[in-house]
Amino acid sequence: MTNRSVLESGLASSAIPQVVEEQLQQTSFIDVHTHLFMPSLGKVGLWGIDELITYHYLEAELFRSNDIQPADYWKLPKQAKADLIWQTLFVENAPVSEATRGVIAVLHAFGLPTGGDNLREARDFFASQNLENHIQNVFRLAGISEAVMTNDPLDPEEAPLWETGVEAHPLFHPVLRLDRILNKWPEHWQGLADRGYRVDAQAGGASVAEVRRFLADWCARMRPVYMACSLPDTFAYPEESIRGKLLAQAVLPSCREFGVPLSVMIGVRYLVNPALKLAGDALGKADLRAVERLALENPQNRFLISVLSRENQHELCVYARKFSNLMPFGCWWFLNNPSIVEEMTRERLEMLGTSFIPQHSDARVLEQVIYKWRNTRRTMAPILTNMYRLLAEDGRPVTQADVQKDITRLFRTNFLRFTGAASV
Ligand code: RAT
Ligand code: ZN
Repeated sequence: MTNRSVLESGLASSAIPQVVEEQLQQTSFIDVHTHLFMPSLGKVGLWGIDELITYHYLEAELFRSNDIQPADYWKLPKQAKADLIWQTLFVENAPVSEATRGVIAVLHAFGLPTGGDNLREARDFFASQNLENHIQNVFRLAGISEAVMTNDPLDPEEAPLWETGVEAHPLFHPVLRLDRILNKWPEHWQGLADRGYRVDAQAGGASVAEVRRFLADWCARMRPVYMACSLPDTFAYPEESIRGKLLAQAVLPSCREFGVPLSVMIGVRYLVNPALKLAGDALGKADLRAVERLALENPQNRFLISVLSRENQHELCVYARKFSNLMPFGCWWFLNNPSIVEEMTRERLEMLGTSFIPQHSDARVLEQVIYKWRNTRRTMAPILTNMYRLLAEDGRPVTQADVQKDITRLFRTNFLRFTGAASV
């Protein structure tokens, strides 16, 4: 078949960009990892202009352009913090970084001024919103049908709400987050003991069985779509440690029992600058042999996986080719910049076809999903266009149905199939 007749029986090469663009716009994505919360979890859900501007990504940037010391910054009330960041990063400097540009995109989406010298109008606008309607409007503007939360069963604010019974919300899926149990057992075992679980500081005796009972109780209470943990760059598996023991003997068997994947997010160097608090973490290259062993030794478990170091991305693709119980997802945190997203996504498509989840938002503030998903669509469009052009040139006509199916698979079905979650 000649090149010409190939293109005639599928989309013309010149039509591919528009079809890709349209399908990206028309498909509602599932946001598979956020730090957003359904309204019944009350003030653990952040939204509005002051939260947007005091996002920890922007706090880290503040200290590069303003001489204020972190200790003095933390003493300020929320609005004064936001005013300082606005003045420094948006008025005195052009907001060109990814995180600052995101705030601009959100303001613009709501028709609010993007270049003003104060935040008055934006504050009035957000204060006048009804939260439930606002969530629906934000999800519509972001092009997402639902968001996956991060729910910590040992969070002192959040846990009591679950324990007394919270109203589920069709737009939010729960996730059982295990960082305190797996990474900070010495500080948190007492929290389990206080709730009647027979655990001890060394995770000895009945601890493993009791952690399983704890996880079973929380699975019943929360119905999580997966369990999750962030892990340091030094993460090893198997490992002679409390984390290694609880992971192998409690968490992985519980995931199997309840049929949920475990999300492992590897590569954080926690609090390299403690003065910056939430903004104080960095990253390190991990040894992904730990992932190899996890996947190999636990074939009945499924792992959603994101690694924080750019240098680990290629290896992760190779491991995903070896183990179908690994589902790479997202361009996490410091990777979520168009240049790196582009590189990673091309690499993943080349090595894994459409069998991965390209992105999650990691939004901590509701309205961030607007800019984060807008950026994802903008970065994806030329990547997919190029991919289909190559395919057509190599002899396989590409149809609109192909494009629709692939985008749906990448941004919805891979997640739903892998987790077994029911979509709205
Ligand atoms: O991206 C972030 O906001 C980080 O601070 C972390 O929350 C990370 O995404 C995580 O889930 O641990
Ligand atoms: Zn996160």
